[in-house]
Amino acid sequence: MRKRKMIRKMMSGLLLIGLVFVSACSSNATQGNDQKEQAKVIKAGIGLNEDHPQGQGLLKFKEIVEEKSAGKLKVQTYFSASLGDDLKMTEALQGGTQEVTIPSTSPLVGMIKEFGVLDFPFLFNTAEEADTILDGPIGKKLLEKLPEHGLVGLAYWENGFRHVTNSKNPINTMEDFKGLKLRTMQNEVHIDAFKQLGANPTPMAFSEVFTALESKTIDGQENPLATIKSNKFYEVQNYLSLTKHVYTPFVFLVSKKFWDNLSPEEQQILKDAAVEAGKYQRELSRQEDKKALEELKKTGIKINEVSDEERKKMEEAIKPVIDKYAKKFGEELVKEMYSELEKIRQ
Ligand code: KDG
Repeated sequence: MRKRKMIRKMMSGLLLIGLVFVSACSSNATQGNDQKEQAKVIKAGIGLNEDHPQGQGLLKFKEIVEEKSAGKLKVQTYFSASLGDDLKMTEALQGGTQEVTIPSTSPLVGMIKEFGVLDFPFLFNTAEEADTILDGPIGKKLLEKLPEHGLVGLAYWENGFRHVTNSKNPINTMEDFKGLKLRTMQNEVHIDAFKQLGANPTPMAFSEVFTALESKTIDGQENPLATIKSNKFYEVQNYLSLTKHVYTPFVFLVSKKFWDNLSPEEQQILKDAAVEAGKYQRELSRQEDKKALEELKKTGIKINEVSDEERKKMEEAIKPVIDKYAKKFGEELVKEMYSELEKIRQ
């Protein structure tokens, strides 16, 4: 009798040990799975549409990150200013409620004035010149100013050379800007430059532009051809004048709050992906710039070239604006910029 009791006790003891062991294994497994399942999510928002080179570049970034991190980093993409415009999304990064955005550098000048040197009209003659400057010491110097504002800059992508559309008259000469109510980005250099050309500039967030054109609150706006096509501005504008008056870069931003919690390996994956997808995006942007012009010709908007002679006159006219902001942004940096460009053009 006593022996049977002993065996039963031992059996239930063994059973208990077995149960504890099994549950421990399964919880580790689930913990393992949870850890595997709980990928780090990167909320990435942009202002332009998915079909725009900026959107296609973001999808390329997602593909590279998820592949290189074996799914441990997941990129959720948001297009067409669905998370807000450039400034709102940049503030969300600073607050840590969003992880990635790729704004134009122009709206950031209110936060980091030195970026304003990139907004000098007629600064770059070619996209390749812009690449050399942005991927060189000057571009790097500007990125190094971001962390103190809660942002990390990983690369420069391309928004492109901007041209003017409007509903009133073709722009052939500087005089044709007279009194035109033109929307600009929230950028003091652009505002003063268009004032200097005789226009009446109005700063406005990008997602408000189409409605403002349609309701004739403004007469016109200026953007690269890919954006004029992607956002269908030709539906609410009569004239497209190829002014090529300024080049705008995008800057690939990450929230510093998020970045600082990543491992060095994860940071490297994001850095490499932003640079690699950036190369892809720039190439796409240059192809789209040509394609968009051909497609815009079929939309009925009246397109005119602006002669180099007239562009030279415009460049001359805005020189006082450049001088004014060179003092504000730093004469040293501006001198370095123009001497770098001279070197490139030799
Ligand atoms: O995210 C990019 C866009 O929101 C914006 O920069 C487009 O060039 C632009 C503009 O005119 O605001």
